[in-house]
Amino acid sequence: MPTANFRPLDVEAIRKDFPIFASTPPLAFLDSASSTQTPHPVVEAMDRYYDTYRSNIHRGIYRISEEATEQYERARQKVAKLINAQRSRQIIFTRNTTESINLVAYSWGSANIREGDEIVLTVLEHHSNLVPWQLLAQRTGATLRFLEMTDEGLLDFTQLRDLLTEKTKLVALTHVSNVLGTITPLQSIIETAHAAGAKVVVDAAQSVPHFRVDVQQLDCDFLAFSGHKMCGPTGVGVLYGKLELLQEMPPFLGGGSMIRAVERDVSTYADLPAKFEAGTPSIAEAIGLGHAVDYLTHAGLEAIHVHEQELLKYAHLRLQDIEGITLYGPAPHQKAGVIAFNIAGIHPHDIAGILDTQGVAIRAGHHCAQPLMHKLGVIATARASFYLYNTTEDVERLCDGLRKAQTLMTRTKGHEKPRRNR
Ligand code: 7TS
Repeated sequence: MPTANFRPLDVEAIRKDFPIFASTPPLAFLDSASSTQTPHPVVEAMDRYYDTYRSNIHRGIYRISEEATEQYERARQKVAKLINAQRSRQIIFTRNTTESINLVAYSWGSANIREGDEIVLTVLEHHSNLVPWQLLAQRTGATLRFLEMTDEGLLDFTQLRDLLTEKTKLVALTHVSNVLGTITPLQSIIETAHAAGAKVVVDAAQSVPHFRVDVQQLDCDFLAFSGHKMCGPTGVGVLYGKLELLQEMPPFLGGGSMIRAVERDVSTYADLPAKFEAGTPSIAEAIGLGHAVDYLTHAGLEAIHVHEQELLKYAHLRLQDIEGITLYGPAPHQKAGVIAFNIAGIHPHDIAGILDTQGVAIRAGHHCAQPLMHKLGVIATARASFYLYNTTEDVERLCDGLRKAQTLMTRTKGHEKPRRNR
């Protein structure tokens, strides 16, 4: 149910902010779950930094460096406000979701996880929220346990209480699956995990860009996401953490900017957030991310979510008409704007390749979620994903392209060489 001051998206106006859609015929970009397009105001903000006040931050006693510092810190405040963090020093700028999760695994993990402890993950996880925990488990002798999913692609919440024991120190899970679009019932999982004495890390790479996420309401301990999946530039990501946890954690990377005082043999460390931002950060990118937050906030995260839900329902209906198609994941109302599918007799890479010739960009492969692929019993799928700039016409072009792929592949059957899986 939309809130009182709800304003639907003006998709036509939004598309004008993205120069990439100016070509004819326009690109049907259906791969925003990988990385989104960038609106002009974000590029402009970064250009302004490079053209008028480019300098390093937190050190220069001259005007342009002070300006750069102010803009960088303003971006941190915007990100804090976006996810309703209490204080902006709870926002650590990293390179991406992957680095944010690795930071927690190395810093919090090394200080808190011991042999015999258990870390609970889910079968939906992107490799970014799996491999860092495997490495931690190998370093410490901890064990990984997994929450499975139902045949509908929903997490099997009934198993959770059995999985959580006094040995469980951490639950790390995605908010939205990048393959199935499944929205996980975070609030109840976090409450249950906390009741069992475990901390919770949320991989919000596919949620923060698409709907309102409130870290205080969720009460998660850590939350990670990437700028490039939310209309921001590549090279900047975010780690949010509870203040007392971040304060207790040892540094992740050592070097300049993260110290208070350095002796030959020992150092003391800077306060948050500098303690976790060693070296010169991605200054232009953080400033760009701040402007991406402005852009999304101005469009309205609620409106973005409603728009994606409409596209998702429309796409489900239209795709179901395609012969031999298998759609993976739960019903549209239980998921975000991602649709994974396969078409009988056509490799997903061939589907993506043929769609590309029609100006339609989708992703094909294992989507960095191989355990989930194994669970689904496939090696790969095709995947279309939506964002604020997509239209029903993009969905039509996807469906037309898929029918073309079927015709082409039926014609070439019998002439093809066996292909390797990429
Ligand atoms: N977690 C989830 C849920 C993701 O979808 C991704 C990237 C990551 C973590 C890693 O993000 P990064 O910015 O650190 O790379 N997902 C995808 C995808 O679905 N296709 O390409 C990248």
